[in-house]
Amino acid sequence: MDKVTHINIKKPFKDQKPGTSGLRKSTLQFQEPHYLEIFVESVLRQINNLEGSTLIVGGDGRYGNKKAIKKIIQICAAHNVGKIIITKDGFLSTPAASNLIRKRNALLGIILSASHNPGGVNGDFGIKVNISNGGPAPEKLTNQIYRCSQSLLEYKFYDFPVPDFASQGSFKIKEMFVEIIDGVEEYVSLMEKIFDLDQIGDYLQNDFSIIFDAMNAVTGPYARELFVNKIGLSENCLMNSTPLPNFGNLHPDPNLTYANKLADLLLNKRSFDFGAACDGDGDRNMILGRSCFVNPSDSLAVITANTNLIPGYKNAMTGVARSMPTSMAVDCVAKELNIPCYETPTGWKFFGNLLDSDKITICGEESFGTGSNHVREKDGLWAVLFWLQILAAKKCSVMDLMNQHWSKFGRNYYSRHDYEAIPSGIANQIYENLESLLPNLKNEKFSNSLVLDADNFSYEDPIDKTISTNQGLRIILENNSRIILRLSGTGTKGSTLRLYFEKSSLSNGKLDLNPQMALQDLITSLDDLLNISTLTKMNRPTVIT
Ligand code: VG1
Ligand code: CO
Repeated sequence: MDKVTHINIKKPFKDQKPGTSGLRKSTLQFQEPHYLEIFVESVLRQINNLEGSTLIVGGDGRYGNKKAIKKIIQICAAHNVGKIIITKDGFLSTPAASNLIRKRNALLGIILSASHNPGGVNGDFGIKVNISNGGPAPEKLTNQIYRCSQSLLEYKFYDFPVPDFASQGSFKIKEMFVEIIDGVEEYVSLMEKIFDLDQIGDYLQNDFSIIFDAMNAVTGPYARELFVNKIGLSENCLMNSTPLPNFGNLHPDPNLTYANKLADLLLNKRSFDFGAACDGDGDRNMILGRSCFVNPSDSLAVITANTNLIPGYKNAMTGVARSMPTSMAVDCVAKELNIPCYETPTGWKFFGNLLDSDKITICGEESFGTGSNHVREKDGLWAVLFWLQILAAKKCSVMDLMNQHWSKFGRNYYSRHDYEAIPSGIANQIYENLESLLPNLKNEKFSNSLVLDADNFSYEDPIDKTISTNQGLRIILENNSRIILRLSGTGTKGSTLRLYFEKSSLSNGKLDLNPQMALQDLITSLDDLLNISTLTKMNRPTVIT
């Protein structure tokens, strides 16, 4: 007989601390009995007015996605949730989930994704928790969830075989309705409201060739609906467009290292005018032109400078925000537009209050994330359409657009160096070394300048006044250059050290320097200070952006 079943476990899980973007662990860890269930129970226990409410549940299709959705349905039924909206086969990109939460007045969203981390049995799995504004849970809530999970020894679920969800429809379990919808439709109709797809189509059908790489992850079906069915391009504009549980063994992180086939097509073979890729859950984007890589910080600046070309944003800009390590290229645009520019810690959750209170319209991060007030997550395909609309309106190439932008606003040379999955002891040692050196750096010479400030970034939310500390070590130089060091909060193996280098607003005719050359003195000076290459025994970072 179907019934609410209570499960007791012997030892609590102590390691369910959500990182920069949800709880992220190896797939094997998530397969451990009760691991996922205890985390979901911890989430539901923190939510007021859960009974009778609507939840959105979906994921990026990675290994374990469907099984997790079924478990969540059973747990929610036992908690008397009113309705769960899921999608065909459980595919739902993170930005599409954010949109659904908003459109369907859901109280909560549970997104099954480890984002840009590899999937499959030997990869990673994750859970993102989003609140009723459609955005990631703020720190206060994630801390409560973590605290609960640390001592939780029981959960309940409704013991009922959950039917498959391969097609649209609905079923009832206990008193709870489960509606199965097409996850693509509502997202695409939002894009049609923001962009003029006909204008984009006219440009793309006339000698402007594009290629989109879905990296065998969730954006394939969305991109097909947009580019093939709506805009009318041939299927050849898509690569890796069928979502696979292990992403075809690709690492679905759209950067020059992991999306190297696409990069080669654009940068070496010069086969297309425009190329783009999205990550596992569809919230990140990489933009490329023929022989031209667009740094994500520059992408944010270009998007901000061109909102007037997009129907959804004409004369609607209130302000802009960037995460602290993101380059200050967008600050130059904000100054010109005479709008405020906010600097937040890393992670999309910090944009939520600014968006909700209409202080900003556009926001972004250096980690291939750009977005706006249309949802409360970064949005990969939105950024791709935004770029295509600018190019269609200006009828120019990506490289022309970048050159025009730099000659108007100046160029911020910028690069991020990632040392991935290094021993945690080494990463902590490097971090602590710099942290202890910070007080002595001020007014000292560093590279070719003097240190103006050296600190550990902290942030007070302008709306709810929450203070977040330890958000990254910064060295700010008198000539406006910046060096930042952080430890990643999304990796699952060892530690990942991120170094960020920036030289601000060079407009003295040196616009076409290679960023690694332009930043070489900062890179060398930091290595001299911290011995990173010696300590990591690596002569170059794993990923350079
Ligand atoms: C990284 C990025 C950060 C981004 C986060 C989540 O975090 O640096 O900017 O918000 O991933 O992105 P970290 O702590 O590893 O640097 V995603 O696509 O996972 O939602
Ligand atoms: Co992502």
